[in-house]
Amino acid sequence: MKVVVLTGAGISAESGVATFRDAGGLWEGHRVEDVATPEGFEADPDVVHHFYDARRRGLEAVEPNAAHLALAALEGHLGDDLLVVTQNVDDLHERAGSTRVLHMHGELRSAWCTTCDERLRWDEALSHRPPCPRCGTPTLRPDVVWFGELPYGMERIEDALSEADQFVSIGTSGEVYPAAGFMQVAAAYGAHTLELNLVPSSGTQWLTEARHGPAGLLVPAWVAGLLP
Ligand code: BV8
Repeated sequence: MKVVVLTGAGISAESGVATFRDAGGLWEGHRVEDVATPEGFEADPDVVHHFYDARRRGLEAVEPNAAHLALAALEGHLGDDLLVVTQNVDDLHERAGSTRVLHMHGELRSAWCTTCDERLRWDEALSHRPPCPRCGTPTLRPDVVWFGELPYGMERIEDALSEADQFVSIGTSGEVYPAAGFMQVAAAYGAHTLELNLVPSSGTQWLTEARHGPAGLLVPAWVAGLLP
């Protein structure tokens, strides 16, 4: 059975990572266009670097929760038949033990040099403009996908959606494209589509089934129901 799981900020909420649109969410403190667009970075790189430096530092204070751990256990059973596509830039899936994870919106723990195009593991701040270890130019930016930029791995995602028997979206509001369109694509290919979310998302018309509640309860129960 081939399974594609799409995760959003809601799967990391119980770990203490702020979501975007919920009360006290990330976007509450900042205008999206100021901190998550190439234009915003061009206009004021300091504001953007501090926004991402704070989130990168915040990773030290959080741990994977039962939902992340359940998906890692599922990978143990399904192996290559499971792909976790995440909109999240945190590293909680990997810290839970998942290896088949595709960060379609990038990662906080990666920096991208806009001079030599090198992408490299990065755990420190960027606001002091450290030189790129490869070309020495101080042009490192957060390796995240901003609005108006092309998400990563779109071909691999489209291939996986076309072969999926099951598509499951976990902890996402379904507001941001192209991720918000994946459920419809999977449904069009005949997949069973399931939503595990605190509240109904905006893509419900393409759903076969929906279960609402905290991911930390819903995901382990769903995985337990799948395994022999
Ligand atoms: C692009 C990285 C061209 C940075 C992010 C079509 C129609 C309309 C607009 C567009 C369109 N196509 C493109 C656009 C424009 C735009 C877009 O979608 N705009 C929206 C706002 C209308 N999209 C883009 O610009 C994308 N690029 O289109 O390029 C292209 C594309 C394809 C092919 C060719 C060309 C790039 C978008 C990526 C932007 N970068 N993140 C960073 O993280 O700082 S987006 C960011 O916001 C996240 O990654 C995520 O994607 C999104 C937040 O959504 P969620 O993760 O769902 O979080 P949210 O808070 O909204 O919801 C949380 C949910 O969890 C809630 O439902 C809540 O109830 C639930 N929940 C809470 N607690 C729990 C829980 N559930 C369970 N348990 C709990 N405990």
